[in-house]
Amino acid sequence: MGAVNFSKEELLNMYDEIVKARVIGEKIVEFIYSGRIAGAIHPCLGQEAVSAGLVSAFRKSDIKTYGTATHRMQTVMAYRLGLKPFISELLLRKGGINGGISGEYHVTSIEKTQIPGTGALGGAWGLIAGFAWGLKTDGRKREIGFAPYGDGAISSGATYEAMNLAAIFKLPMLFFIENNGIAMTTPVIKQSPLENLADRAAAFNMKGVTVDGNDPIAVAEAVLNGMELAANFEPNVVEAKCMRWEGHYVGDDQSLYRDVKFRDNLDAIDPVLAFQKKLVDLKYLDDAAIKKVREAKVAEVSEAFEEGMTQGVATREEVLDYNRIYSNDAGGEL
Ligand SMILES: Cc1ncc(C[n+]2csc(CCOP(=O)(O)OP(=O)(O)O)c2C)c(N)n1
Repeated sequence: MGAVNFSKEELLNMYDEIVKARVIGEKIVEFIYSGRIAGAIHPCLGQEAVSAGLVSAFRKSDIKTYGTATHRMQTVMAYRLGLKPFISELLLRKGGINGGISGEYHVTSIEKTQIPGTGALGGAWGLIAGFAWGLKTDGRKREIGFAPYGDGAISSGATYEAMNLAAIFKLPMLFFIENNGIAMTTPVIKQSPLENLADRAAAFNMKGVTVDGNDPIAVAEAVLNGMELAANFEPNVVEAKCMRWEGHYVGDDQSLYRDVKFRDNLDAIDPVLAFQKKLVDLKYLDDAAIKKVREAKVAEVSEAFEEGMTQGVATREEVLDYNRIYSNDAGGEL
């Protein structure tokens, strides 16, 4: 496939997504610091181009992409599940796609291609390898498994078993590494001797590419190429290098374990501003359009959060309803 052409409309959609990701990140921080919600939610601030690139690739391709999401890919889950059903689920409210009992980690809807992740990191790649194996056995065409993880999660040994199985059985599967340079408090250089984590693909005789995760076009292009290979039963790895701006979760004081000097000039590394400038240079955006998109996304995301907060939470009986938790209903049939 190689170089991918994106139309003006597609680039403007990509801009919508990157701004939406920024606003979702800001809302999560705002809601936690104001005490409106509790919990360790992991903000995507600084990593918006990764999600915008992924969503743009999924939207552009005819390949059906079943997958999980990392705990910073709220915008990808919102794309798959719908903004309101996803945000309500994140808020653990009844209007959520799983009635508010899954939360964002375990949110599931096979119909909408969302596979549940696992709270214990490492397992999901194996889970998706199994899923992709099922797709292949079923004779599905142009349907793949999408397996994303962070730089820390792939240090779990189970991920190598998944890569090996995918390579041996030629599974329709794309491994995606969202490398934000740090896992909780551990910098990536203390986890891996490799400069590029996608190089691990070589050990399994797979292709692996590393792209600038601050550039949504580069991410979308690499993912579209990777999806195409996967659909042709060539499992492969795409790595997007980005930067985590906040602590691990909202409220985590990262100055205790890393130099936060980079925060003095976030504009210099801001993926939203960089992409915005690109579109302004192309004359696809001007100040008025920038303002309009920002206002529209703030309104859309705020409405989803506010509406979610008006909904009740699941009752004790609903949460403990074993028939539901252990049912075969995963939100639609394959
Ligand atoms: C098996 C396991 N060990 C530890 C944790 C605790 N934990 C949650 S997120 C996280 C860091 C993950 O880092 P990374 O995969 O790089 O993703 P990031 O948070 O940087 O986006 C850890 C250690 C866990 N959930 N599962």
